Amino acid sequence: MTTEPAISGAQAVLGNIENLVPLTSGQYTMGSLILMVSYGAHFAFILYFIMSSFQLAPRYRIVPIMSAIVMASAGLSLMREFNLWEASYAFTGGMYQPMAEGETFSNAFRYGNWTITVPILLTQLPIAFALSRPELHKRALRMIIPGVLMIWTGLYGQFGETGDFTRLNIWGVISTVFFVWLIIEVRGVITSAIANSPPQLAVWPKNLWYYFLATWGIYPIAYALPQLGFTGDIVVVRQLLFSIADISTKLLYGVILSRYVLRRSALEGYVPAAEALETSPLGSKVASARGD
Ligand code: RET
Repeated sequence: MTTEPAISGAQAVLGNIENLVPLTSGQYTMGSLILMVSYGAHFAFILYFIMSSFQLAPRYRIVPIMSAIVMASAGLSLMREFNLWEASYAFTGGMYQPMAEGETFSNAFRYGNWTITVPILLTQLPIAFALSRPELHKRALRMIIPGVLMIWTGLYGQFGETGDFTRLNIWGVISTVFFVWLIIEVRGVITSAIANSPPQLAVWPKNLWYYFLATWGIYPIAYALPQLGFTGDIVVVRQLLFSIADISTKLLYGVILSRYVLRRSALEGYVPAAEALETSPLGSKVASARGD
């Protein structure tokens, strides 16, 4: 007796569930909108990060510059996802049908992009928290290695989301092992950062730790989501989760680090930073310390 496989071989080669599910016009438009807002936000913030670097003490200027690079790189990748989304569906029979003209949608480009952005995001941490140079190099490398292995194993696994989920789950677990290793390394950096921080600012690395866990933790949820069903809602919710994660881990994270290094620049006596903060209690404290 043979049992019918739940998923056909043809389906399994399609990579991502986007290629299997017809969308209502509402779902299709939401998907377009989510991707468009994401790339638009990333591109717009290039300017914010470049301009904010001018207010910082020289040693910290690289922090928002790195965010600007991440914005450009992620913006291009998300624009590619948006264009692919638009090309992959055709409106026929009252629904948006996938694989229009043989074009398939893929989330794999995201993982390629993370290979660039994740090492930059991780390296920003020890620079912003002013770890000593040899420690910075050592710590950055120790975060980048599990970070990249996490992404590449996840990239391989995500092609299994249209199959029977064996590949998705096995490589998802392997990737999670690297994620746990990465989390341990990040905790090490945060601990040094707390020890190394001016007392007024020690709460920043403490809070950033929880922010890191909450926002990076969204990606594995998005990865696992197709297991809840091949439906239009799942397709849209997954793009939404990716988008929330992208804006939080790159854009808002960059804003937080830029504000932290602005305060730190002011406390270290850099006048333009103190002036930029003049209206806040910290700014006036620095100003009065200077005798203004
Ligand atoms: C994967 C595969 C499933 C298991 C885990 C994953 C974690 C991914 C993460 C990605 C972070 C990406 C960022 C990108 C910024 O540009 C690969 C989805 C744990 C944490 C921060």
